[in-house]
Amino acid sequence: MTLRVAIIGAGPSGMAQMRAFQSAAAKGAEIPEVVCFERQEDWGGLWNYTWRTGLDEYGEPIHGSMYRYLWSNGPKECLEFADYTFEEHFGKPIASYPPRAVIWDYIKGRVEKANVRPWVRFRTPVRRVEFNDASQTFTVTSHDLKNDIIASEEFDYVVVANGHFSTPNVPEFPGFETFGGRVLHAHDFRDALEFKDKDILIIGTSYSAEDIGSQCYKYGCKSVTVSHRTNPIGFDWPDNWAEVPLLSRVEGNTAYFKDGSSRDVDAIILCTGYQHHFPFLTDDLRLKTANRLWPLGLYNGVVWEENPRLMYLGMQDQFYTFNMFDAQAWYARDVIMGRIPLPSKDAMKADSQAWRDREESLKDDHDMIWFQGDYTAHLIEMTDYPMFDIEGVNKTFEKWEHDKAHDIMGYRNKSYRSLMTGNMSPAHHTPWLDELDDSLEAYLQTGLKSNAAE
Ligand code: FAD
Ligand code: NA7
Repeated sequence: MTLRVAIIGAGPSGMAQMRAFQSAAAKGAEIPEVVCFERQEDWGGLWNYTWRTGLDEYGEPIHGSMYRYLWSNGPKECLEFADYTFEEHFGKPIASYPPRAVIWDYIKGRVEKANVRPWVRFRTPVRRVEFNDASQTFTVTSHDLKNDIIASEEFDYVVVANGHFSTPNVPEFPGFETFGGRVLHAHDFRDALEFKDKDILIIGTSYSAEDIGSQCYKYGCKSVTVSHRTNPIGFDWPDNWAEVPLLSRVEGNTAYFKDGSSRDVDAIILCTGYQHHFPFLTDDLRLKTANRLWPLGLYNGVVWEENPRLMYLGMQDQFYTFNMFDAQAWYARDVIMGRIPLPSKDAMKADSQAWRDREESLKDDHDMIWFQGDYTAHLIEMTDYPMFDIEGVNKTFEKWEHDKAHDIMGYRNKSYRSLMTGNMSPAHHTPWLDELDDSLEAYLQTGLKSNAAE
């Protein structure tokens, strides 16, 4: 009997899983029946932008955490698929830091070519996954929102690919309930123009803090104050930026910080990260972890050790993204198809612990990049996913970090060489700080744009 595989989520990870199965089929293998459940109207996960926040028209939580004017925060050369290059998709080399719409177009291009869209049930969130010991199958209950039908069916394997940058971590600080301005989490941030001419306070020091602050600066906010719990970011920020210790309380519109200093602010944006959130999984199947490079419980970062018929994709904190999801998806496919045998539970746990021990010894971003590169290479070595120059990607990440530290508002003007084609990417026609239009059309046009020349 044909195996049945459920994939939860049609973001980059779920799309990678579909492409992995389709690629095996294209090489003549008999593949399982694949059903991908997707809560949104379209695929692409976070890259599928929505203006909505809160709940959608069906009362579902909004998945999207991406905002208008979001440009890739790392070089596209580090996330490029090994089996489908940017150059193949766009028919020419393009610059290194594309805006969201360009990335979305690219990731859709590969799965459109693979013709796997019929495998996806859009607008169908998974509500519950339970494992039945007797039948060794999962009962997956999903809600077809358009027809308003809740139904259950059996699957032999489940691949959890619902992402982990969607359910916000929202701390509270004294005085929020009487603050005179808006308090929001990065998950609900959409349009930087809302904060034009405003004094904004950002809590947190990671990617969201740095990029949302930069967006607001670019689109004309009056000042940016970034409050840290552990360490300041430490870049050479523009003059209207300040880095301050952790917020201790708010009174009216005045924010007070741990060192006793204070500032008047119009809005507070909590860039305080996200939670791994799996409300549809029973406790025995549920990964519980913080955002880190090696969550425990997943053999090879993918297989749920307590029940190896369950897989998780993309649950790690991420330097590597799309090509790491590919490495995971190809590996998951080959485990499911019986091409890769699994060792005993104890051996899986011991192997994971060894990775975790190494993760705990990492000192800085350099170590973390090479760690995730080694992990990605380790997976690819076990499958027929095309091996690529991982060392080259690691070094490109290092250049990116250097370029950011050197010029935080200018790093997106840099270009890097594709590790897949060997071609150097061209410089973009307009510096990032001057380019207010984030559309695909504006990005792909050649020659200097008129608004940059003004
Ligand atoms: P997601 O993209 O989150 O997709 C998960 C999918 O699962 C969604 O489509 C969702 O609707 C669906 N889903 C969720 N729950 C259910 C359910 N119960 N039933 C059915 N479907 C469900 N990465 C980069 O490489 N470069 C960047 O520049 C970059 N910028 C980022 C900026 C922001 C603001 C954020 C939040 C993340 C960014 N990332 C970036 C990282 C991002 O995590 C990955 O690029 C990628 O989107 C992860 O893919 P995923 O498929 O694992 O998860
Ligand atoms: P991250 O990378 O998980 O970072 C979360 C940040 O929030 C980090 O600086 C934390 O500080 C800070 N944080 C968390 N809780 C608190 C509280 N209670 N008080 C103060 N500060 C806090 O999330 P991001 O949203 O930046 O990035 C996630 C993804 O989105 C990433 O992949 C990007 O590509 C886009 P800490 O250092 O722990 O003190």
